[in-house]
Amino acid sequence: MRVNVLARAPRALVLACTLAILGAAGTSAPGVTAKEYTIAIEDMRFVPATLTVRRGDRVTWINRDLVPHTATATAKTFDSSSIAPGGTWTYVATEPGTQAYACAFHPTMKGEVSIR
Ligand SMILES: [Cu+2]
Repeated sequence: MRVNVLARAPRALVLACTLAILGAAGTSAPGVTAKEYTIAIEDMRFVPATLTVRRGDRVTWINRDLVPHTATATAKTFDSSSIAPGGTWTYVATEPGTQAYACAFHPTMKGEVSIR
């Protein structure tokens, strides 16, 4: 009985560690540490309007305006939905290519995230 418990515990631990490693590796290119990027939304603009990142990087939009905005990809690859004033939204870059996006509430607000 005691032997069974001891034999099973390490196996469960190894499985948990393996899953954690696989999960982490799946989000970024091998040997490359994921980076964090910030895009401010201020004065009805995305700043910077264009940004180049690598797969697995995290891009956070921060709404510094007094009205809600969204970051909605034209190809629907990502959509923040409404970001309240003072709020943030983070996207983990997964789809390679240039992703054009706009604010769903203010279509003249446009930006681009290029994912390599
Ligand atoms: Cu807007």
